[in-house]
Amino acid sequence: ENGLAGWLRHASLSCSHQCQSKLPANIIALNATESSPVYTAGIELQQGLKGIYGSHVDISHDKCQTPSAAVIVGTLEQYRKTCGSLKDVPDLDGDGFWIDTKDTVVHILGSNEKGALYGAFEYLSMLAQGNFSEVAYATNPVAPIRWVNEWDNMDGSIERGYGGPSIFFKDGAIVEDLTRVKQYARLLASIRVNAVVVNNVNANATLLTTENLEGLGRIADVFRPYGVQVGVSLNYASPETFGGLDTFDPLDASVIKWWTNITDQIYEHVPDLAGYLVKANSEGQPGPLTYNRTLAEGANLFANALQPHGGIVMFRAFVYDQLNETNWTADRAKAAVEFFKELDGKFDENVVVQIKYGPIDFQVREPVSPLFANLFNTSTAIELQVTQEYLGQQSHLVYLPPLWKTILDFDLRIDHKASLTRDVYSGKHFNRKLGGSAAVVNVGTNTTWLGSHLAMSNLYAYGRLAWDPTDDPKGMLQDWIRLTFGFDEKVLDAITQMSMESWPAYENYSGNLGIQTLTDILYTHYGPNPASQDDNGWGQWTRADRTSIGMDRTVSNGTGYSGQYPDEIAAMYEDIDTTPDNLLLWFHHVNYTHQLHSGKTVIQHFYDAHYSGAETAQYLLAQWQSLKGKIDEERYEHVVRRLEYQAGHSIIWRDAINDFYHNLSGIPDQFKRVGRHPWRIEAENMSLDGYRPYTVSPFETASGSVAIV
Ligand code: BDP
Repeated sequence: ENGLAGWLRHASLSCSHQCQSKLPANIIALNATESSPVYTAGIELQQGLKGIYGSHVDISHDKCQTPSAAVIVGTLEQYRKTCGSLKDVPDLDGDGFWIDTKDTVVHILGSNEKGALYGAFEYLSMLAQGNFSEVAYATNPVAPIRWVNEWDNMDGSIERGYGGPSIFFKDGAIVEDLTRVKQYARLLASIRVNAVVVNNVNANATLLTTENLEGLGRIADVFRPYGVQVGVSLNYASPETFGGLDTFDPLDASVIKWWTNITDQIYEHVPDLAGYLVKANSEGQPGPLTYNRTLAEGANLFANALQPHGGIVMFRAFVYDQLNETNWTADRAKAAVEFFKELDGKFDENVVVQIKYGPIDFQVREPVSPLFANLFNTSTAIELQVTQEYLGQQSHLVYLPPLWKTILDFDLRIDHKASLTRDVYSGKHFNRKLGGSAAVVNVGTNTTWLGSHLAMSNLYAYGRLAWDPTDDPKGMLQDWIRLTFGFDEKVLDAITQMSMESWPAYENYSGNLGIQTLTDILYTHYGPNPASQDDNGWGQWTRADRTSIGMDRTVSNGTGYSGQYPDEIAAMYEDIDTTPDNLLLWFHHVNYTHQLHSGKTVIQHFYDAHYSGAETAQYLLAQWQSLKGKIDEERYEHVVRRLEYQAGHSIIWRDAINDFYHNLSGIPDQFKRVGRHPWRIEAENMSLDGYRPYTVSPFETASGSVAIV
């Protein structure tokens, strides 16, 4: 149990008589072409049934037999052609499917091949959870775009990757052995993800060499049988830096020709390429603004090249230039709307603007990006991050769906009407065909994929939410637990409780009340460094001084950000009394003694939350330890090590943040804990051969300012 199979373990049920009777005698997969998802579905069913029941079941392809018990998988069309008509199948759309287990013959029928494969995984997921109930239902995706973005570099490193080096690239080329890519394809298909962008948004044009395009073709060949299309990130300056032109101006004829050519070449190697992902004029990346062209003109360049091939451009809205911290009306949170609002309607039909869930950058809590409420004639997708860049980087357990839900379920009140974020990006609200989700995932060669066994619940749930954003975080989690660790009630209860408590705990011991995560901003995005939040050129500021804290983003007094929301929401955030406590410091600059709705002062809330969060982190470890003997040794020990670390690091967090603001404000903790550092072993009180104490900076990261080296 090294984690490689993820939630697709299809572990033996050690089946009783009753469950054996549910074993189909035959698998009929209605496509004999080996690269087809329906063929794959047959193989997956065979392997899954073997794992679950311990029995071999034959597969046939060419005829529609219905012996006493069989499972038939195919598209509706294939079924009608081979087996005749079928009653009672509701309309299917997108990659939807119908599953009916009520008969002796189990029917799994997709609106297309992908849908059929998804249905096969759904059936196996039921069985693997010991669920033999008789069901008949159809399910359709909420949106066509259900992508993952890998941030893999050509040299094999991964930007913000915490699960080892790349499964795709090494030393500037595509790896020879794509076994891990195939295993990843299975995982993605089983959660209905339909495209993967394989290289970093900070893209390297050397992906476009002939040799690498061939390699890309090999990657696509591996993903294709699983219904997962490949996409690539592009570097905007490629015509100049890689193509030898003297410009990359998107309106220049030679540049247009260059991209058209390259696009045609890519499609020769990957005829079903999903499209491009583009990070332009963002964080030092080149883009159309260099030539005074608009971002829409910049995006449409690719849209035109892709259009004949049916590809789409995911154009990222992560563009900002508010880097000067002395100007108090500068606000990076406003950037996306400022850059993109006026371009609404100017993007070609096959362009989708990909928007991070919040206006800054994957923080522990953010309000929804107001850009979703400012684009009426532009297709959009939401960008989530399974990679826990600011959220403990897979060394801390943080189950993310409860955080994502605060965004997906938020009602933006566009035109004073119900307009949930999830209905906006899916295309439903504005009646747009394209839309959906992308998640930064960053799996690596580590057998745990993400660096931690428990982090995989986030990837699993991402796929489920991309299909149906109304899915319940706890329900999805429990499916994942049963598939990953079996059905022991104690295991189920403990991991459920740990996971559901994990995001609130992390928020408690990192950044509270909407102040951002308070990690090191300068580079690592890891560990406490509140001082870096007001001394950086990244536009992530807390505006903390001796008496007060928070970014005033009101229209009346601050940066004006709150005015970017539709009226009702703008009014709510403009007014300190109607701003929820958990976003108070996002929108308002207040004294540390300001009283929250809860009755506490801001500073006392900080102190208390940090104690409470760190305490929960100790409890996460204890809960896991109560499962010893109920979980295989290998995964048990791996998780213990992570949780022990988290328990310790949460105390560092607690004391660092509390000491920092205690020092800054001079306001004592009502309960006199701050400064005393309970539960810590002080380095300066220990003696250990070969180590010596040294004074740390920033002071708050070690109690007594002393650590050992
Ligand atoms: C930031 C990451 C950086 C990414 C950037 C992006 O720190 O590594 O390149 O986002 O999303 O969160 O483009």
